[in-house]
Amino acid sequence: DCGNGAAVAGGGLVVPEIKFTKLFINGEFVDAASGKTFETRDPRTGDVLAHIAEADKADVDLAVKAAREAFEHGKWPRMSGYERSRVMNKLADLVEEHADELAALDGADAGKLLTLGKIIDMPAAAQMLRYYAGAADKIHGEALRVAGKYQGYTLKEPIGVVGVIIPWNFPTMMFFLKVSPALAAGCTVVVKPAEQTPLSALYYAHLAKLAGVPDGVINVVPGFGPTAGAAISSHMDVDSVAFTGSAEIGRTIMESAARSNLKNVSLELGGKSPMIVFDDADVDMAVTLSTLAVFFNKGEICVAGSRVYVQEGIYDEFVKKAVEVARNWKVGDPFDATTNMGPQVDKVQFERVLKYIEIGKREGATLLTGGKPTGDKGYYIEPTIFVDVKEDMTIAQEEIFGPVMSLMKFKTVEEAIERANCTKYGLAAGVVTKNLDIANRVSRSVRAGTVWVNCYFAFDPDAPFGGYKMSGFGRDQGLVAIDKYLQVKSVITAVPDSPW
Ligand code: TXE
Repeated sequence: DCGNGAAVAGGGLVVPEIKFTKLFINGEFVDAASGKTFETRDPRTGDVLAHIAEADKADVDLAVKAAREAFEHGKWPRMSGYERSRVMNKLADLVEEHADELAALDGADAGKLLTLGKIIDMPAAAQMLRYYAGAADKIHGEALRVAGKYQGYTLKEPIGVVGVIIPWNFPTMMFFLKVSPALAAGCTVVVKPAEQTPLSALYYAHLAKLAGVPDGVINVVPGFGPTAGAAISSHMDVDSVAFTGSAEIGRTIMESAARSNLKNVSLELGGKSPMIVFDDADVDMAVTLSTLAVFFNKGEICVAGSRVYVQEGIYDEFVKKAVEVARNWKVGDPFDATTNMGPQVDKVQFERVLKYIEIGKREGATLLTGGKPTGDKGYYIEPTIFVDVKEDMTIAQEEIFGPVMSLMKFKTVEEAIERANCTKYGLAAGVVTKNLDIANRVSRSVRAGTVWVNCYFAFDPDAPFGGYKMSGFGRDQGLVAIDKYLQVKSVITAVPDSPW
């Protein structure tokens, strides 16, 4: 039993109790206007977990109306930053208090490891909230130096109603990455969680109400992309959209933002991040980092280090050890504390990953280990390693979003840099070396929003996160992320009797 009303289903699977299945609009859980629902499934079995109210345009309209009303006339944008921070800190406490239950929801909905949910995702969500709560009373403009008989200053004002469209791989972190700075800025939000993983977002709506977030400030409208998502990105009364997802849909969102009211857009898209390992590295440490970089969260992470470049001197040893790690990587029920990797999120992703593995083989890469589904049901895939991968192969160019490593050999630093930059993406990169000059040179040369040196996945709320190139634009995390949710107004006042 994982506590909090979880039940053990047939086959020994722990299934959490699901309390919230309706849309959350203007502080209330409501049915969809159409009365429709959709199924969210458990990737461990493919079975239905819950029927969720399905938002469409009519519901998004109601949610935006509530968010607009709360923005124009409600107290949230008019509260002091300090008052907002107190509510946000309360919400952070509630997230921590319910961490076990929430980790179980994400575990069953997304196939994420329960243990990591408890010790990483939930504490990180609370930390994110507290980080931006700490910033809420420090948002201020500047005094301007205006020539002539004038004086000027800038005011930072909340941008207004923010549409948040997020994916399924980190249901909790995605929610708070966007919602925390938006709340600190004094905005109101309409959040569309991914159709695969709506459960925890609805729970957060409930917790936000308990914490004292006023009605209409946070609205949650689960539904599908082309309906609920598109209704947000094309809405005439949404001021800004914060999106994380595929590059393809990022483009669609920009288009509909442009065609509607030219709303502000920020996009955090896919990646094909290189992990570059130099000869002087401690091979065991490099193997640990590199396998984690691509197998963590079943490879369903935008910064997955899916292209691993290893310098020729240690290549053979590295390959041998990486294959060993992959073979020992335990795939299974994410609620079992000894599991390293759960199932892919759904049938679509499962088939997509297997399709890429087939393409890899067809295009001439050598499959060293893995490459097949595993388990008698559910969407489990073996940790997979390819060698003899060339830059122009599909598996070296496209985001697979699964536990598939492409291992490549290189000779010189120049070559490593050139090949690392050889994709349309630029989200992250890893460098493993003891040589400071090489580390610095690579850090400056790789066109990516985050570079990890002798580490990987070292996230911090204070470290801005986002993409170069087709990995998108705008930053989550860091104080700079608050700017996405603010307008800057210049106020210039005539000073006719100025003595200077
Ligand atoms: O993403 P989508 P999918 C990549 C990854 C993955 C692939 C496809 O490679 O295999 O994308 O995943 C909403 N208007 N990433 O199909 O479709 C959708 O409902 C408005 C990388 O799940 O981009 C969901 O809420 N919204 C990534 C969100 O967009 C629309 C994380 C993301 O879904 C929409 C996820 C539309 N027309 C996938 N269509 C990352 N950067 O971490 C869909 N959506």
